[in-house]
Amino acid sequence: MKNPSIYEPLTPERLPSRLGNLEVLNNCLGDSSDRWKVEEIGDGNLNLVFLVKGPKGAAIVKQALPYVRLVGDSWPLPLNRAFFEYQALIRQANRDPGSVPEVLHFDKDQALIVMEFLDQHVILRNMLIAGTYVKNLGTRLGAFIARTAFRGSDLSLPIIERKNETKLFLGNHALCNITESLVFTDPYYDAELNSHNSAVDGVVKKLRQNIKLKTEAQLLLTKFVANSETLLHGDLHTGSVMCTEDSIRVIDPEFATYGPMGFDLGMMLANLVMAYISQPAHRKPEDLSSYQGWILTVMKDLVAAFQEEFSKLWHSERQGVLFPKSLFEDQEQAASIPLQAKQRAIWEDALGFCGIEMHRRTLSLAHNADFESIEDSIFRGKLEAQNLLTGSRLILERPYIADCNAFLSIIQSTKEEDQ
Ligand code: SR1
Ligand code: MG
Repeated sequence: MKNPSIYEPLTPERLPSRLGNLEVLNNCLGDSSDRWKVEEIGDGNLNLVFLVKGPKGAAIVKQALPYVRLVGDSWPLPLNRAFFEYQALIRQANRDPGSVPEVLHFDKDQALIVMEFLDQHVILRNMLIAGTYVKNLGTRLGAFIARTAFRGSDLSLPIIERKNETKLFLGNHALCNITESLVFTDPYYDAELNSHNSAVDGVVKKLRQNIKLKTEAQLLLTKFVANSETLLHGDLHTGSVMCTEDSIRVIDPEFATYGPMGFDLGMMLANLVMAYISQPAHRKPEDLSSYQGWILTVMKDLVAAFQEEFSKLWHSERQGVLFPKSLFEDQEQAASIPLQAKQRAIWEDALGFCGIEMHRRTLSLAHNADFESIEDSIFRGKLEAQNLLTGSRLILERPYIADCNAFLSIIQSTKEEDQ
């Protein structure tokens, strides 16, 4: 009999005997583990993901590997990221009920989470490449980002709880360090793990020579490492969202950490912008403008829902140490004035993080399928160049991009010949 406290990666063959005694799985799948069907379905960069089906139902078993799956065992990575993912999922479920899959079981020693199987749900990035519409996408994502940002921060939590929360999630430093290097730094020099399409060599050379841009990227990194403002999802891209045409769930918060409020907002917008820019390669000409138009509407709805929900929480749930009522409402002064200033600061940061994420997904490790799936490398290069230039504009011009309309007009108007 194996010692259950010694970590061992699962395989589809061994999973039924290893987890066959778990009551929660038996309840969900039906109690004869020899009749379970197991498939390894993980296509992410880090973990094993198993779909387990039984006579009664199905569940997902996600297990961390002790290394980065994408690269192999030459890049070790702590198993405790499963613990942080579990902790983040519980908080997200509390702060925005219905937004994440339900956790059925967590095993710290085996670094595994058993969770609800999201039947019929597909990774949002694949839906955007396929041209599928999702009802209320922007509104739902905007509300999720606002609720988790507000309710994990000093605007809402008692001060000691917030400090303990920050302390807990600072333990996820290995994953944070991936973001610090791969996202904020590697795109801006010839780092070892980088790769890019040679069709964008010229654009990349100019980008890496732009000292103002690199300075701004480092200022944004400073915010990421030093502004422990709220609990972030930490990796909120379109591969971290699963949908049907009318249901939306956020998954995979293993990069959860305390960081600046604009981070998740900027990451999600970046991935929608990349979906938008890559559309000419994925749509028939007659469908292009309507689908691109829909993605623009999703971004508009997302920003509006974020602002609306954040504002609602500001007026109804502001009970932490920041912006206390004693300074505003109690003095008969409108709390909407500091709210506007706070929202402006979040917006400006989000624009910067958006530009950074657009750069890293074409230059550093872990590119995204929106561009990678385009076979014609010259055509792909044109779109990637547009993406890189748009990202630079968002980073450099962010103090002057007043609102979502100004942001969307930059997305729509920046072309390769602008450089
Ligand atoms: C080595 S991990 C590379 C990327 O995969 C994850 O999904 C994160 O986006 C990370 O930056
Ligand atoms: Mg992930």
